[in-house]
Amino acid sequence: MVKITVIKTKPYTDQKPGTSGLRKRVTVFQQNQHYAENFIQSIISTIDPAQRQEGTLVVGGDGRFFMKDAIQLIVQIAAANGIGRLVIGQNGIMSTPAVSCVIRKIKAIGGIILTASHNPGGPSGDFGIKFNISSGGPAPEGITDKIFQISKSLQEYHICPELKVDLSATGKQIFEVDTFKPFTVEIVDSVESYAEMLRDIFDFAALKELLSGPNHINVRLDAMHGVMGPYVRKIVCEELGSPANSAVNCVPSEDFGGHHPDPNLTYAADLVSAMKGGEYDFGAAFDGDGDRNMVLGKHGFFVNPSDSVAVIGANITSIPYFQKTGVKGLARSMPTSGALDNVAKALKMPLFETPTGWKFFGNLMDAGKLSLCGEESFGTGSDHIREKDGLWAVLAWLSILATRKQSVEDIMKDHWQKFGRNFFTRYDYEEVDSDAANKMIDHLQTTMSDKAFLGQKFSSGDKTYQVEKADNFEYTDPVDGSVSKGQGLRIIFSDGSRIIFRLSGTGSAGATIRLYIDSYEKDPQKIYQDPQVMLAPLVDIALRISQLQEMTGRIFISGLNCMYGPKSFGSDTNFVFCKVCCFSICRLFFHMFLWYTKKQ
Ligand code: VG1
Ligand code: CO
Repeated sequence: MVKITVIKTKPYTDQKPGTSGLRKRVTVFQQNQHYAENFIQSIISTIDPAQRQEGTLVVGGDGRFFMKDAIQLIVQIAAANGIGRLVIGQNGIMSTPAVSCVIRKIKAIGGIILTASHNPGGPSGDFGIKFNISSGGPAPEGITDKIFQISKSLQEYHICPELKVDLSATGKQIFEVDTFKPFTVEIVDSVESYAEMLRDIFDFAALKELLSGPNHINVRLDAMHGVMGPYVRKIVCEELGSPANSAVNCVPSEDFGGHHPDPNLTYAADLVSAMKGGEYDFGAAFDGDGDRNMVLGKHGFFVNPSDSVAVIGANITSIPYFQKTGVKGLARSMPTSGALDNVAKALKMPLFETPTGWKFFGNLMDAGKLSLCGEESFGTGSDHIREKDGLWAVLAWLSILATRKQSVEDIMKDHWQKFGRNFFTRYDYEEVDSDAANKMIDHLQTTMSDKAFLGQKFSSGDKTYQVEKADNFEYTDPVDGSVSKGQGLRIIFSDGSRIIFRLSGTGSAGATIRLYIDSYEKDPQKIYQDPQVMLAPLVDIALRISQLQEMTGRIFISGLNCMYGPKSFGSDTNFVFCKVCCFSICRLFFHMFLWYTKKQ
């Protein structure tokens, strides 16, 4: 009989879940007494005690440092709180989309995911804990608020300290726990259920032909030492017949081999250079927990994530799943470019614009209003589960390649010809002093709310933009009517171009300011231009209006701050990088000159 112990604790004030769970440095979890225990207890406390005994929670993570410790704590605290059963991925490994899939399949009451996604791992990296609900999706704000409230006043937690489970072998382990019904822990194969789901969504025979038939294409998939290794090997290599060496970095490691498991052009630089060689027709990388994806074409042609979801939308009949379910609607997060809107218009589909973070798509999907959605941050997915899904996105692209028999680049270019192109970029300013970041946002909001701001014209180079709308994005959920305020400052100009500022909700130190720029061009002469050049005037205007550099002390360097990496656009942007930098430096000298002449 396993005993339950009640441990006295003190509440923490900083356990507010962000865009996607609670993310902190590993040292925060390790060095603060009961830090992880408190948060796990706060999550479980939101589950109705009447549901617990018959209920199952799914548990899995991306393999990062501290994950196994956290899983043992979850086992001990779940047992002591009367949860009936846990289903855990073997060795703790389960990708975020696979957890969502398993929750839905076994009708669990929810799941706990141990990941800080694309943030670096290891003893000095980040750790994270996320709660998903019975739909398989991230807990909505109502529940994350509740978790936070509980955590702020938690005085004790319940735990079975002697209970230890073996995570390495699949099978059931049953424990007799004081006062409760027997507690079951089931260790399952991390890949099987997820693979079975994909077989139902895609035409595996066609994909097999594409990857290993007589006229097969060559692919290179980079799991970046994250959770995706076993999934890629099993599904793409073993099942679809791609050669074993087409999948790289496939052994999950606690510190992701010392790298950022972040699928962009900077951190997946090895993939980019392998693609440049021309040997591969299609390349992709995933983040630590397997929900993000980056798609590259031959010679490293970069597909912007905002475009990726639009291309999938425009070619959606290549995917058998949608032939069965039909396409109910499309959605993107607010900062994501409007490329998907153009597809929605052409297909006469409803288009929803939600705040950043996958949790906002769930209600629309549950209500049968949404089939396909995406975010600019390398997230793409559909209503097959309630999380974004990296490998799903890759198989979606491969399905399109199989149907259209064209290269990634040709598909993208055809798309721009047909729908026009949304030039889009995002700049990140990480670890900015929190006060300075908040002051900047306050200042910008004040500027924007001035009546004279509407209609005001801003020029840079030979471009002039007139403000048509300026607000702090607010979202009313069309299903449950809940309102989410303060989701990002938007300045929309009369030609539809947008400048967006928001503070990140996933950083673990200081504040991260994100600046997004979106500008639509339908002139076929202009659609192949370099986005950095096309967007430079809007960047300049954004920096001027926000006073970002002055208020945060950060100098804008295009290549350094661009989230997609310095060479984001298929073409060699080093030249542009220099042009934009030179521009900033010249301005600095000019101001120094003015200051000097004034002083004389
Ligand atoms: C970021 C992205 C957002 C994404 C979130 C979680 O959030 O911008 O689009 O949904 O990360 O992704 P924020 O608040 O830092 O901008 V994942 O793959 O890190 O779970
Ligand atoms: Co992720």
